[in-house]
Amino acid sequence: MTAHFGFVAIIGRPNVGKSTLMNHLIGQKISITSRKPQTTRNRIVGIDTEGDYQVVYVDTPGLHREEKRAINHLMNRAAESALGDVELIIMVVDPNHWTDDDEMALHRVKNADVPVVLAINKVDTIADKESLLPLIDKLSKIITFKDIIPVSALRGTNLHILKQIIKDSLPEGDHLFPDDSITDRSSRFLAAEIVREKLMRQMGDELPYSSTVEVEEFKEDNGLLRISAAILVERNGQKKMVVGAGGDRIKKIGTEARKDMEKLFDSKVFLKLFVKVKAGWSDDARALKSLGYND
Ligand code: GDP
Ligand code: K
Ligand code: MG
Repeated sequence: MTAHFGFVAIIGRPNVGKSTLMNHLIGQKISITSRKPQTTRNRIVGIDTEGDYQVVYVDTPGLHREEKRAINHLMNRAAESALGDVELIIMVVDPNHWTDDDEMALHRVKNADVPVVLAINKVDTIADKESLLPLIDKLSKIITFKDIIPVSALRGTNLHILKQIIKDSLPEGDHLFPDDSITDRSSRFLAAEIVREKLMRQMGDELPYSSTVEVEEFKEDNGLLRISAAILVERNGQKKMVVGAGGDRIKKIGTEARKDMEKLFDSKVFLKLFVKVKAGWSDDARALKSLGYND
């Protein structure tokens, strides 16, 4: 019985499926996902222990070019700092779209001096697997990948193969976290993230990504978790949209969030949601820091 331990970074441009992949690798929903780019704002750590092997996945905000706003700048820094001290990088791509942001992620990874596995995700959307070959060919000329695996993070296709490769990459070493932990993030943080996910999914493009969520109360009360959270938006009009006609929308967001929380915390949850207008916060790095986006 020898303990094995290591960090594995999941890298790629926004929306290729990094967070979905991490959640399925650890078998728990730790990192929120949505169709919107920039759903993941900070580095999220997911921990998976199987017998003697403990792997810590680092899910990153997607690397992207725009640094115009303070929030973008902070997200890029969070993504970069994941590249030190990892045993393996999983570079995730979506074979349906190749963009400048993929190109940038690829070159960042190339310079990292760590073995890279290419995970070609969303293969459930590809009818003709041979159509992947030109992409594989092109990328293999830039990086010598340790392995190239077509996967579907959503359906679980080939994830057992990926898991075995990850396991084999872990050197001997003591586990850094207790064997039953799934993340280094606080329950408060996870609760806020769950609300943010439902908000992003419910609002579609109506709400800019600058809205955020702050958990104001999180306490256990006789086998019940009492959580209250504020949704922070920039304008009054946005507040109206989040609340919806007759409070319909916020009710829906609350119901969906509560279900996920009950699964994650394995407890009954009483969730109270409200909306606050906080003008201009996304342009202000100091405001971000005070909200915990300080990576
Ligand atoms: P991230 O920004 O790279 O973390 O990407 P997300 O994990 O948030 O996923 C972005 C979108 O792609 C979401 O709508 C996911 O449901 C979807 N997605 C992720 N993996 C797959 C997959 O294997 N197949 C399909 N069809 N969609 C996927
Ligand atoms: K996303
Ligand atoms: Mg993500």
